Amino acid sequence: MAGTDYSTLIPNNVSLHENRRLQRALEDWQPKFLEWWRDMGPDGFQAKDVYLRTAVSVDAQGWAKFGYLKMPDYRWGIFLAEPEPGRQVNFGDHKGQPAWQEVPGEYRGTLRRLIVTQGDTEPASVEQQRHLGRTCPSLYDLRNLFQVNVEEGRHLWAMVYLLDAHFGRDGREESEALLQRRSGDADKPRILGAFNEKTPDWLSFFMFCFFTDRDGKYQLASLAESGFDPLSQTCRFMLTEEAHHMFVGEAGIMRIVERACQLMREHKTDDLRKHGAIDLPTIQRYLNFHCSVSLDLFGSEISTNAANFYTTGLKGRFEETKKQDDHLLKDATYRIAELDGDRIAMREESALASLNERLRDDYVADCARGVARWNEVIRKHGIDFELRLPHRAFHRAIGSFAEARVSPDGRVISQAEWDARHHDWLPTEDDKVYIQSLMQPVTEPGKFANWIAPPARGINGQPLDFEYVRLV
Ligand code: BYC
Repeated sequence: MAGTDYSTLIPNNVSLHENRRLQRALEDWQPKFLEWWRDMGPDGFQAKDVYLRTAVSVDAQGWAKFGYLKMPDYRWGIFLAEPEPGRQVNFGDHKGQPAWQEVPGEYRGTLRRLIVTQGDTEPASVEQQRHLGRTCPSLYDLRNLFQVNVEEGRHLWAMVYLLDAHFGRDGREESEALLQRRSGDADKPRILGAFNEKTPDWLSFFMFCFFTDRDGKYQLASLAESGFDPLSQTCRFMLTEEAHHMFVGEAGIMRIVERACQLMREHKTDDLRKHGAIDLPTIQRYLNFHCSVSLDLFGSEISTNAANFYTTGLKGRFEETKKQDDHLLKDATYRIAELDGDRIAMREESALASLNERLRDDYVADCARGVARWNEVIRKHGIDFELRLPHRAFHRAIGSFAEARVSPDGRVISQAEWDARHHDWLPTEDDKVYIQSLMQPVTEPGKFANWIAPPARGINGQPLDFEYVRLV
């Protein structure tokens, strides 16, 4: 693999200088990206110095460097993980053939659609989060927000590279369109549902990083199994950056839970609104919302698209190569939950058609591990409360449960019961107004908003009172 070239306009480890046509296409796209970043990226902080990490290589020992940067000067680059010599297509009808270095003609449209769908989420999340900087709970959190934002920008670059390098004119048109759709815009929305929701406050932001970025982890991991080798290499490196985004989410919610528990004990009350913090039932309602919209991102339980992605070798299962089966799945079955009249029952389905549901299962198990860590904090405070993942059928808009009304504990209920109870389960207008009232910026180094505990440690060994963003 080529070393990292930092001397060119676009840092890369793909020997971009050897492919003038591609280099020109990307250099032509770069100013449009920067224009989009200025218009839709973090509002109000473009001229500030931020303590950011930048990817400088794909070496596991030292892939990033830290330093102050103005965000528009971030070196968005193209990094592919090291190639695996002799890599093969590891599943589906082409199993055992050498992995493809070029797009197989017959799968061009499908592959392009997958890459575009992945790429579309990246700028969408930056758009969703663009106003959060103004209400940051600390400089530490502000810096983490911006770190997440610039890296989502880099992930967009990663997908645009694939489109421009492998899909000719169509790819370049898709690259342009990625900068034209807008999160939440009625006329030109982002492709997937969760990426058109608002992220209006920091509780939502941390939930988004925990639940929605984790969908990113599972989707990228499945694409990293792809028989199309450049996609695999690209996604493998993106996963390295993604880990920090999920950390921001999990640790952020943990600190909110910690602060809630401290105040509950100090004031011997559950009513934390008097004390300017976020009570556990409100956290549960936000959790229910973000979990359910993220569950939708896995698509329908039974999906011929998913079966085709697999059979054609384009998108594998999570940890495909660690699984001990035939990697064809033609005769295999998988148990999925489905609506059966007024109850939810398990049914054996074709394993190929159930691949979305299987990935959702892997995802739910991972989410549950994080929620258990939050509950550990509550337990240590001796408080009798447990945060729970909602049932997978709760509040769904995609798949077989979209038609049903289901409570968070998995009971199929009537519309009347839903109407009477959904305020207990999803954030209410009152909750949103209250959470918004807490969103007052705290920008003195080392200080944190009252509703969130400080983190255990700073970034890259820096102290908590480090000036993570220089505001003056
Ligand atoms: N909203 O067979 P179906 C991330 C569409 S997040 C709207 O059920 P399929 C990140 C679907 O497109 C990871 N539409 O599903 C996180 C299809 O439309 P077409 C993003 C939806 O195709 C945080 C139709 O419904 N990456 O990286 O098996 C911050 C029937 O589809 C939705 C990917 O998603 C929805 N929720 O699977 C930043 C990976 N769900 O094609 C970044 C690439 C389904 O009939 N995408 N539809 O017009 C895929 O693998 C698949 O497209 C999906 C859907 C898993 C999303």
